[in-house]
Amino acid sequence: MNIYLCLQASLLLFLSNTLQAADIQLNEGWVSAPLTKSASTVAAFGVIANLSQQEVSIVGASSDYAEKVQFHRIEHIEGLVKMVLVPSIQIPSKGQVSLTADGVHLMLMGLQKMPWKEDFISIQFDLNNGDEVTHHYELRDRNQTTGKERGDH
Ligand SMILES: [Cu+2]
Repeated sequence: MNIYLCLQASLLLFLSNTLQAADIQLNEGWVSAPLTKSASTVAAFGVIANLSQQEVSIVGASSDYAEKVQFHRIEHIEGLVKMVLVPSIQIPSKGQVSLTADGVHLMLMGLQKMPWKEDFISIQFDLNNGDEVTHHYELRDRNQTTGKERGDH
């Protein structure tokens, strides 16, 4: 078997094994700039699309650079802005969920040596069907974010 055929065969195998995970895609994800260099928490935003025929829930997340990654939702209650912990993020079939500064977003807590000089970090997600998917979030530490996108809570 020549190398091309061999690559093709292993690619097919790869695709069939990870069909579900490949159906959950990130469209432009980024980690907001920290307020200070010593910030221990930052928020991450983006749009996660579900290309599959079934609703999928993200039930957990992790990163090499944070002690934990949580899902938060901003709620406006009697004029106060509150952060509410969300157990999972549901994405409808053929739909998408936006992670935004005034809605549901990711929170990287207990940052550990965030590589701010790099362009991207990966965040792993656990899906309710048992699959895992890894997405790459751009690190925006170069005054690219506006004030309202900063996550300082
Ligand atoms: Cu938050």
